Amino acid sequence: MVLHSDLANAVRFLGVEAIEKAHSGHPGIVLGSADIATTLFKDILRIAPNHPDWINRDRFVLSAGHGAPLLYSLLYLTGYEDATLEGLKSLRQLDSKMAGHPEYGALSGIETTTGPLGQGLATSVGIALSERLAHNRFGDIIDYYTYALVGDGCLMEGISEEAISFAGHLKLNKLIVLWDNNSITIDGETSLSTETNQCARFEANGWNTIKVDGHNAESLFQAMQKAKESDKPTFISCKTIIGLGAPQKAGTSAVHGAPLGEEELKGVRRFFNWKEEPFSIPDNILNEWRKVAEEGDKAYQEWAQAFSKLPKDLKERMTAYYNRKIPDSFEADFKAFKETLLKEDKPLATRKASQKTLEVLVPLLPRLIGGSADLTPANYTKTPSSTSITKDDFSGNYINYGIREHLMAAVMNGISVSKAFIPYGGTFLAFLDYLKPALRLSALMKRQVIYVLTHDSIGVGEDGPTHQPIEQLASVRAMPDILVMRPADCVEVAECWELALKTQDKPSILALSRQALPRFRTTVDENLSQKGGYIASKEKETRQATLLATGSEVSLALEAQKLLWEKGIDTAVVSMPCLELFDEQDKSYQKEVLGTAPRVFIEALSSFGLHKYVGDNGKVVSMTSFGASAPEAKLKERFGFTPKAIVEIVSKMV
Ligand SMILES: Cc1ncc(C[n+]2csc(CCOP(=O)(O)OP(=O)(O)O)c2C)c(N)n1
Ligand SMILES: [Mg+2]
Repeated sequence: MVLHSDLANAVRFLGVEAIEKAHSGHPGIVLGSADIATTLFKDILRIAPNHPDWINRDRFVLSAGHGAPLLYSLLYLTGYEDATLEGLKSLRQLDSKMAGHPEYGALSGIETTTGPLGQGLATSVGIALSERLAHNRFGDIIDYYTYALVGDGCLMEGISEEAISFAGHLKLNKLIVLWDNNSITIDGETSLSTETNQCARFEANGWNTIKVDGHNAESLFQAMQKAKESDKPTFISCKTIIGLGAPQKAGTSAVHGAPLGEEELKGVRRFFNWKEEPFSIPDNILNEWRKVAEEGDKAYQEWAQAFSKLPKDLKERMTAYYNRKIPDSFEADFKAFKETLLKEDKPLATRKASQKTLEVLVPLLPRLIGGSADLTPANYTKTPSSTSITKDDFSGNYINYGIREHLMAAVMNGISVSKAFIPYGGTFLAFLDYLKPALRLSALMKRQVIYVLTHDSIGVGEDGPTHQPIEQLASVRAMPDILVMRPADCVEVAECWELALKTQDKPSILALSRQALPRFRTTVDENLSQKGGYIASKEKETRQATLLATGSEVSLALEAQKLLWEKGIDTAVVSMPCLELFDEQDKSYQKEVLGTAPRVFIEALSSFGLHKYVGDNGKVVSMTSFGASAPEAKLKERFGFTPKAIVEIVSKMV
C-alpha cells in the first residue's frame, strides 16, 4: 500500500536531489510544500498529462516560482512526457527545460512563467477569469478550476493587493489560492517586516478563507474540496515548516535558497526514512503517481466525447477561438475600413483613430477582450460593441480593471496563456512603469498581449510632467521580443493595429497621442508600417537632409519640410512607427530610406537609442528633461518642437 507520505517523499527527494546536483536552488519550499502539492496533484487537480493541451484541464500556477523543482518533480511523477529524470538531473543547466524558475513553453505542464513574486497569483486571476468568459460563451464544456501556490513573498508584493481585490470583486469562485504559510522569507522570519493577518485581509476583499495544517493530507484534502464548493474565491492558509526534516535548517531562512549539503540531506533522509538512491523512485510509488495520467486519460476522453456531441457550429466556433484563427473575411473588411480613413480630413488624435479602428475590429474579432485601468474615456478603448464584464454577467468583452495597471497586465497574460482570447488594455504611457514587470513577462512568454498606451508625450499639456512620458518608450524599446509602435496618423494607427493582431508571438505596444494629428497618408494599398520605417514624403530632386520622426512628430517634420523646401533645402521625411521592425529590414532598404544626407531624428521623448539612426553627423531633437505643466503649444515652443526650431537646426547642418 502506498501512503500519501510515500508520494510526497517522492516529490521531496526528486526535488532536493536535483537541487543538490545543480549546486543551486531552493530546497525549503520543496520540503515544506510537498504535502500540499501532493494532495493537489494526486487527489484534486483534473489534469491529463498525456493530453497536456486539453483546454478544459485544471490549471496549477506555482506563484512561488523559486519552488520550480517541486513542479518539475510533480510533472515527471504524474507522467508528462517532456518532464524527464534527465531533465531533473540537468536542473538549472544551459538549455535544460527545467530552468531555475518555471518558464512558459519550456515544459507542457508549465502554465505561466513565474519567479518574480506575486506575478503568478495575479496571472492566475486572468486564467480564472478566462474560464468564466469561455464558460459563458461555450457552456459547461469549459469549467476548469485554477489553483495557485503562493508564498509569504507573493502575498507581500503590491500586485497581490490588486489581484486579491479584483478577484474578490468578480467572485471568481473557481480560483483557489494555497498559501505556503511558513512565516519565513530570505531575510528571516516574516515578523521582521509584516503583521498582516492574511485571512482577515482576504476576507475583507470578499474571499472565502480556510486554515489548515499544511502537513496533514486529510485536512488539506477536505479544505480543497470545500473550496471548490464556495461561491467566492478561496484562500487556504496551509501552516507549514520550511525545509521540513532538515535537522539544523528546518524552520529557518537558511533552508530557503541554498542546497542542503551532505549532512543536512542525510538528516532529511533519516527524518522521512527515505533510503532510495538519488533520482530513484520505487516502482510502487511511481505506479501510484502515474495513475494520475491514467485517470487524466479517462477524464479527457469523457470530455472529448461530450465535446464531440456539441452542436456543429459551437464546435467550429470553439476550434476557431482556440486555434487563434483570424476570420477569412478579415482582410477584405479591414481593407474597406482603411479606405474610409482616406476621407478623414480633420486632424484626429491617434487614440481616437485607435477607437475608430477598434469599432471595426471588435465586432470582426469576438476573441478580443478589451479593457482599461480606469481610463476608458481617455484611452478610447471601448466601442459601441463593447460590453463590460460584471460579477453577475461574464458575457461581455470589456474589463473595467479599476485603478490597477499592474494587475491589468498580469490578467492579460493570464487571458493570453488561456489561449481563447486576445487581450488589449489601456492606460497612460506615463504609467507604463506601473505595469512593467507583467509586461516583461508578456514578452518573455512571447504572448500576444496588446497594450494601448495613450497620452504619449508632452503633448499631454496641462496635466504636467507627472503625466508626460519621457523615458518610457526607450525602456520598452530596450526589451527583447516586443513590438513598440508609435503611429503618426489614422492610417498608421490602423496599420499598427493590424500588425499587433497578426503578430501572435509577441506583445505589442501602441503609443498614441492625446492631441489631434493631421492625416498625411494618401494610400492604404500596402501596410507601410510593416517595415517599421518608410519614406513618408520624398525629396523633390536631390536629398540634402532627412527628417526622421515617429508619432506626433511626423506631422511636425512634414511642416518643417515645407519650410525647408522654401529655403531651397531639399528634404525628405521618414516615418518610423516601429524601430524594431525597421531594424529587421534588409540593409539595402534601410540605406535607401535613411539616405546619405544629414539626418535629424525628432521624437518628443528620451533620445536614448535614437542616435544610431542619424549617424555621427546627425542630430536628435528630443526631451532632455522632464516636461512641464502648460498648454501644449507653449510646451512645444519651450522644448523646441516647432517647425521653425527644426528648420534652424537643419539649416546649420547642410
Ligand atoms: C519580485 C521579486 N522580488 C524578490 C525576489 C527574490 N526572492 C525570491 S524568493 C524570496 C523570498 C520569498 O519568501 P517566501 O515566498 O516566503 O518563500 P519561502 O522562503 O517560504 O520559500 C525573495 C525575496 C523575487 N523572486 N521576486
Ligand atoms: Mg515563506
